[in-house]
Amino acid sequence: MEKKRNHMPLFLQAGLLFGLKTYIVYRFIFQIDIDNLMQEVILFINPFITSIIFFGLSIWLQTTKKQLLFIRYSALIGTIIIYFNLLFYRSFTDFLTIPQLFQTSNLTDLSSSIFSLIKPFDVLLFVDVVIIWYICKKREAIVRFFYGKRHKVFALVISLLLLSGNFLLAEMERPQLLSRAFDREYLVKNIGIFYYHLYDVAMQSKMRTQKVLADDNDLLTIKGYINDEIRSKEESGLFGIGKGRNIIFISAESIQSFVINNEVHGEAVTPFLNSLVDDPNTFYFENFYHQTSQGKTSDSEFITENSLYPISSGAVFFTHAQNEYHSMPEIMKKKDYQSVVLHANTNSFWNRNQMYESLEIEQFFDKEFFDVTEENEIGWGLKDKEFFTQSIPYLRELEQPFYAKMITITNHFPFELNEGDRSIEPYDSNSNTLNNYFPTVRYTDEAIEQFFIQLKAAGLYDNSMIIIMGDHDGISANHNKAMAMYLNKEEITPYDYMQLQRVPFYIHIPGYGEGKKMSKIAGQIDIKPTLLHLLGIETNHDIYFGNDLFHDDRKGYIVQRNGNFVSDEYVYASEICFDRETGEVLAAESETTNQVTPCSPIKEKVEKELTYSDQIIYGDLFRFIDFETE
Ligand code: GP9
Ligand code: MN
Repeated sequence: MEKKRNHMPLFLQAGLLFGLKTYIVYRFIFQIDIDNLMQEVILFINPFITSIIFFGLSIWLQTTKKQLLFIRYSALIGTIIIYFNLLFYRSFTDFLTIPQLFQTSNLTDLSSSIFSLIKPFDVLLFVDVVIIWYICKKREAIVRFFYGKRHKVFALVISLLLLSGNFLLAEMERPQLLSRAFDREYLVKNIGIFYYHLYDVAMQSKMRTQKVLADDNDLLTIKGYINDEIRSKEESGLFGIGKGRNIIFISAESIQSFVINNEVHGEAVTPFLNSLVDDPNTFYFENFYHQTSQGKTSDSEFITENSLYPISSGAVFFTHAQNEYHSMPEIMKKKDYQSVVLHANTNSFWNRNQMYESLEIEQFFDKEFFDVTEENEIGWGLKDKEFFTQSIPYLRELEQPFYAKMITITNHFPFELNEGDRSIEPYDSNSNTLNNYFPTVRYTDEAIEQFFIQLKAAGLYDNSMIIIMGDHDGISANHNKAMAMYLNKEEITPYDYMQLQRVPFYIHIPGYGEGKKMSKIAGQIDIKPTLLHLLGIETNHDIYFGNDLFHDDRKGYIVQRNGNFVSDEYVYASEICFDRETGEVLAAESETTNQVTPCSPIKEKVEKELTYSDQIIYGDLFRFIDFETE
């Protein structure tokens, strides 16, 4: 490979040095959570693979001089990139993104504090660069490198193999890592900081192109459609009954409706939520569907706050956090409501820190605000009971009226719970996921019950409306067999599966007294108009795809992101059209694709609605509207 002496190729030396440095930075300087051995392995191999591949590119350059220049400057620039991320991380516990670079507020924050972020030992970060420069200099004088075609092809094949190996492991560790893009820390942990930046650049350019091509003409059609097909013509009878009350919105992780008024080993799964169903101060919606896609909790938040659909691949919280929105918090703000979120997870998860700014959520009480210890956390973090307890002081300090969203976490896959926190025994089936689901659901049920008591003690109960919503399903189709056993069915058909997408939704209005069970179909898309109307805020010029749930004049169907839907009369799932009442198949898959079936008219509307919502998001169309003057 080299003409004079048999040195280890320089790109390999540089790659090993730079890789080692990067690993040390990932492992010991960024506080990246490592949950298992696989993550540890990926975190270790990725820096070496990345830097050897990158420095290896030098062999394609013709002269030794150019090769050495490439290696030197790559080491320097690579280190600067890591260092900028490190400074940013010290300030925000997050990694840089392209939009952030252009977000002046972030950078002003950073530049004012930059000196406090620089630490003396940071110079150590450049040690490998100095060594690499030194070796390059020394070698330049004595060695000539020449790489033949065979070497180049060999290097290319090895690089591609290593790269695929890394991505394969990452995909095994976190399925759909790239398409779901749920957290920058996960991306960096699995594919490394450099590929993360490349990925970010690619994503951002794709978004930008779609945005550039959009114009406000698209909006006319959309507005017309909403006025004709969706918006209820007059206010509901309950308009304004909650005027001035605080809204305390509990987003209950992974709770599905099938647990409500159901049992395991003869014991009620959710005694408290069951009691609320019959409570005279509560409206309980028994046919309420989640409408989330890959963005899971973040999608449920997106739909709730905007009454728009999430996107079909990836998380809109991640991909379109810089858009203009006309969110519920923004609208409430004009009526002097302060909007906050409480959730004991890192603020970058689901890109909440950025998206919340666009949604005009004024404060995010994230993990930093909670005292999380080894004893009080399980699974994904702070236990729900602790979370609610520690939230009360923050709620008390808020200026009223407020809208506070509380996001629980204990009932998250894989549904772990300590013995001591377990009030009911797991179910008994071939699915541990389903088995363990019941005790954690019960735990959250108890946490909510306790929270109601705490709210009363804090004097926050009487003047609030308390909303409880399951964010999305917790038991996926992988557990259909066990689920069929639990529900005493032979199998879970697409019809049953659709019905399993129901999540509980409660509107609890202390002192109201005329609550009842609501049976008409409803979904997360309806929350924004419903809550705003309860507060007495009209939405005549807003753009949204849901209806006030206290209105009879509604569009009459609930759409899922994949095009499935439930209407008053039909269920459309896996391209089969079912009778909603009986579950009978009205048109099989082969018929629904090319024939007119009872589901066709709604299917057409569903497709239109999803397209319009996508157009709004991809084209960032709300930037063309001044909702104030509409
Ligand atoms: C994480 C929480 C759970 O902060 O919202 O996320 P999920 O996996 O349910 O989307
Ligand atoms: Mn969730």
